[in-house]
Amino acid sequence: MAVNTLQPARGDPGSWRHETIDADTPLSQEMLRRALVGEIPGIRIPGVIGPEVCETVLGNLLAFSKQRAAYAGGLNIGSALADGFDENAKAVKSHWELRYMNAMTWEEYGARKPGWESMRESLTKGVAPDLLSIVQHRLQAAWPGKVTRARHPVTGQELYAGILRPGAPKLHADWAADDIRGMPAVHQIGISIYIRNQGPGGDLRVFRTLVAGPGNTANSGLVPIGNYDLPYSIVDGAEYDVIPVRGGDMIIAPNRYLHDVTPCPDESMRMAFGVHAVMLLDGTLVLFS
Ligand SMILES: O=C(O)CCC(=O)C(=O)O
Ligand SMILES: [Fe+2]
Repeated sequence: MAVNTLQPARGDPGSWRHETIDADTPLSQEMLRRALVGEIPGIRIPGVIGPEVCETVLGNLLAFSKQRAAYAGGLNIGSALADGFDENAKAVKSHWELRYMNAMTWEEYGARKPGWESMRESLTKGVAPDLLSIVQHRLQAAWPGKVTRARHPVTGQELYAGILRPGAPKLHADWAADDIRGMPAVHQIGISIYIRNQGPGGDLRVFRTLVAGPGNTANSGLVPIGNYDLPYSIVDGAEYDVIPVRGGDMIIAPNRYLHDVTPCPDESMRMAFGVHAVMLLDGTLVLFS
């Protein structure tokens, strides 16, 4: 059975509603806590970056990613931030992709990471701070604990953070402990800064339903792969909320809850910068992708 068709939610929107704050209102610790634990489906902060910054990032991405067309097909989760100008280079991978697609070893990952970091930094050069530091500063202004970069729990190496993603993800849930062996995650949020969304649609929809277990690997031949492109029967009757997405906005959502993106006319006109943040037992927030 094909399960990759976007479908309307079949539950009722309930009282589980996102909060909106404007870009110059500081994020409060309490609101961030509520998103981390899933008491609210998200926090929307419109206009965290301006249209000129979005344009600059898009222009730089186009220049970096001559091979972007290659990311359009398949599971539609590929990353647009390519590893250099080399046509044969690989894109930055999320840990989800590493875990389920065995795309590269941790040794290869470590060798490539510095290049990815400088590429991410160069996307906003001259017009804005590094997109990752925008995320880190907003979180740190609200959070009493440390906000820092994640390290691999086994190898100890610092992990990359910040994926540029074209398209509209299908129904899935994110849980760091499934993607990175030994990751002592207590709570998790996804933080997205949207670079572009053509609209109408392309909004983030969060269901008040969790999914357990890491799913099947690509090699198993069983569907679904990971927790991605799941059948809509698992959110049947679930409460949900739709968080509007516009270019320049930041959304912070408890992304271990199932989520997808509402249908939009041209998925190639949608682009997000995404970071995961995991809360550890000592209250530290660690960032990775
Ligand atoms: O809006 C999107 O592109 C999806 C965001 C997402 O999947 C996440 O933050 O985990
Ligand atoms: Fe997600």
